[in-house]
Amino acid sequence: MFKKILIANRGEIALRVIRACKEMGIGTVAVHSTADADAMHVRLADESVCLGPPAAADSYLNVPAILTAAEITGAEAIHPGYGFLSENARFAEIVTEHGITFIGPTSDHINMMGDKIAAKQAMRRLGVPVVPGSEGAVTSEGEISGLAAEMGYPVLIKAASGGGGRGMKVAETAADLGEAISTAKSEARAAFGDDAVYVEKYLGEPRHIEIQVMADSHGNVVHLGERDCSLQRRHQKVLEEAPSPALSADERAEIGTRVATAVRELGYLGAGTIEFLYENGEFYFIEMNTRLQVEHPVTEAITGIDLVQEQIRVANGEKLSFTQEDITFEGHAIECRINAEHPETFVPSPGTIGLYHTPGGLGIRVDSACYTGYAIPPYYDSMIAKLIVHGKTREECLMRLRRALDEFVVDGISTTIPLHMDLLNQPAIQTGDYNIHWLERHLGLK
Ligand code: MV4
Repeated sequence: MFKKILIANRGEIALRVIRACKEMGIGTVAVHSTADADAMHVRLADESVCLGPPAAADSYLNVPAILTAAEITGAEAIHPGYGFLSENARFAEIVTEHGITFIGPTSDHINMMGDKIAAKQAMRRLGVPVVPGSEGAVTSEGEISGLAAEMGYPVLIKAASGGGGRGMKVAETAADLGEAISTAKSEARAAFGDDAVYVEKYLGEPRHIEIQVMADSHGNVVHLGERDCSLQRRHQKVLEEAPSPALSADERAEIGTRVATAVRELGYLGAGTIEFLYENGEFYFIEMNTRLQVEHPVTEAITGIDLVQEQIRVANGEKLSFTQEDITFEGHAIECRINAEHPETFVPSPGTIGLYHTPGGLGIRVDSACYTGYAIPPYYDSMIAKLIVHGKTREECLMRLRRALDEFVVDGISTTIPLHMDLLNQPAIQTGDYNIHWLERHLGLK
């Protein structure tokens, strides 16, 4: 096993990885910007290295500085967490070229899934259901008007280099097609330096359901069920749950098996998430994420599996510590993302936390790097804590979540805790009858 791992991240996810390492007897190296000198991940790691000034480009995205930190501390592996360099294929490649293990898939797999057209083609070839649409990139209106007429309007133009909701344009009718393509192309060129676009049937009222997979280098691939991530605002997830209120055990097993088989065919390594839109009982692949995700704890809660420890084991060439048959889904879990933002306007609210007190008791997990007196720097994203609640049933989970939110104290700044309290009072949340549009409609955004 590795003796020392460098964590190329900050905040709660850096703590999450440090905790996994400690439980495995692995030494830890934190890296940080000057703004994070007092951060919890720096305190909890065995060693720390300052990378540079606050701006992410100079610190958490500073590849030469991170490699230097790994070299001077003798770290044998780098865990990228999520965000920052976690889906940067070139970073994974450079790390590997330096004889350091990148805890994640190969740069080729990161590259493939970063190209949304290539990802969709691969999944379709491997028997995963995809959204109806063009086979590959489209360039002209003429090329796709026939296709669009066949599948019916509205259609969606998506950027090949997009993802996460960036670079999409809806064409409601044939008359909108030309403009949707040219706008999507110029936006994609400006945002990604790549104007390749493809077209899909626009699904009107889907849920966003994603399947967690884990793969080792011995050909073993398992699925760990789904997470329902439909509750989002401007492509930022707000609350995630597992299992999805919309799926039956048979549907779960069916899509899970299909996905695990495809991922095995790909020769993929490590943790991955296959994102689907789900509408009228059908799954439609949209994207694959090649990183550990923010919402991984809801899967951990219902399976009892430590996904980060498993990532480290398979990166070290070991076999997965469990088989598909070993995995059972127990109860229900919900994660609330707590952001340092005004709960109604969502304006960021960095500043110094007064009293910080987290809920506890059976079925409660708080992943956070905050503490009383912590000054939240304004340079990074606003998520300051994840509250993950587990219960025997969804009803118990919801009652426990209300109790936990009530106990949570974050003085001195605005947080989205009141938003989560409000959501718990909504009939659609209580019944699970929501889709990707519900939250923005509830907030009056559309
Ligand atoms: C779609 C769609 C409807 N039809 N594709 C947005 C993020 C990106 N990952 C894919 N997205 C969508 N793709 C088709 N063919 C609707 C969305 C979408 C969405 C998806 C998941 C979660 C939230 C969303 C919010 C708006 C739009």
